[in-house]
Amino acid sequence: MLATFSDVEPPAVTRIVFSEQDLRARSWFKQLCAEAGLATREDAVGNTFARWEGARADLPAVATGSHVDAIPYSGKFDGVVGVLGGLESIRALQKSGFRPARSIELIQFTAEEPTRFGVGCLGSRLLSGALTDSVDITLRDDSGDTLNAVRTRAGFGGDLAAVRLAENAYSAFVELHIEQGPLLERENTPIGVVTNIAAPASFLVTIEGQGGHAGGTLMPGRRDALCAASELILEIERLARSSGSADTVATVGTCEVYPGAINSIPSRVKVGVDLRDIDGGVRNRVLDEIKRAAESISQQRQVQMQMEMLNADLPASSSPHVLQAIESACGEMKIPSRRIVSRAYHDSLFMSRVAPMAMIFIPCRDGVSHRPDEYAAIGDIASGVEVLARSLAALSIDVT
Ligand code: HGY
Ligand code: MN
Ligand code: MN
Repeated sequence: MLATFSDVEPPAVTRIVFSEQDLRARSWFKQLCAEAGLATREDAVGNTFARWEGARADLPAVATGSHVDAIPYSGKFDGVVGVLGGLESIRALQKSGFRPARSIELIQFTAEEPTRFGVGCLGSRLLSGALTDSVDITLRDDSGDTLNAVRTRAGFGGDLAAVRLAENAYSAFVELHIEQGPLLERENTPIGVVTNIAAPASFLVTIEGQGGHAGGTLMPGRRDALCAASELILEIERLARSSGSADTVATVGTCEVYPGAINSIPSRVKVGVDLRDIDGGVRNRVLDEIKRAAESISQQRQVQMQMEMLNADLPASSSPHVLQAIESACGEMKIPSRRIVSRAYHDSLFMSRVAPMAMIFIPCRDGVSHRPDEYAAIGDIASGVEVLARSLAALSIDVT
């Protein structure tokens, strides 16, 4: 059902934050939470909280959650498994007659994907204090609208500074998510227990050369911005491949060419780069190498290159007692699991700054994600939901 809230034809899904489809998906989700008897609220950036009050509501709650926004032409399962799976785990616990001591809170985070505002995990960054309310006017979408204008238009007014969570809001945070990689399926292991989340960095490089007539401008002396960008893109790929770490990944996912006419030499090009490694030090070393490469290419080709960092985040490690709760749940269910690192980032990366965190992965077919053929088998989703339910139950009883 959630996949029907999309701006493109199935099987692809596009659901950009604060779009009409995103708002429809949000109200459908809130309706389901209300039907499950959960008290729901939304904060000024649209993070949605659905709470199952526990006997010890005075204590910090146990939280779970993920996101429902989807990048263009992606799939049905990224994020959704953690939001609907989180709701299903609560409903299963309710049906079983379980009563939590600590309250259990399900969170649907706003804008986990960077598509609209250029930075991922916007909702969880604001919750954890990794971003301040200054972004209300500094972040703009492609139409030039500020975050403030867009969120207000979407019905989320109020003071962005109030989004930040109070100290000790949660005693634990657990996120259920598809692996977005091939390991679990390849090893036929139904559950991944995530120990670390990679350190993501993203940045824009604007290359200014000299435009001109494609026919009348001879090759010597050209300062073609797209040729310079192409050299940089291949150098970024080479530096990532040769970093000495199998965990280094670099992607140039966007490229804008100006003026963008077939018979006009590109005078300006803007590329978007995503660079990650589980080890923040390795990632930063490759980032410095990319900066040096940009410097030398711009000298050789007599172009200007200007780099704008969008984010350069630290990696996150999971908390031992939350890992323990997940592995005990797998033990009770006699279901095989293995420890795994997450190369994708998630809202857990920022929730780890405000609560002990860990993630539960389930396999996805061929490791594919961020594509219309992204798929998770219902049996794997059910196993992930049960592991989550048991983990939340155990963590909500722990009132030490
Ligand atoms: O890009 C990521 O790692 C996440 O899927 N947004
Ligand atoms: Mn994603
Ligand atoms: Mn995701």
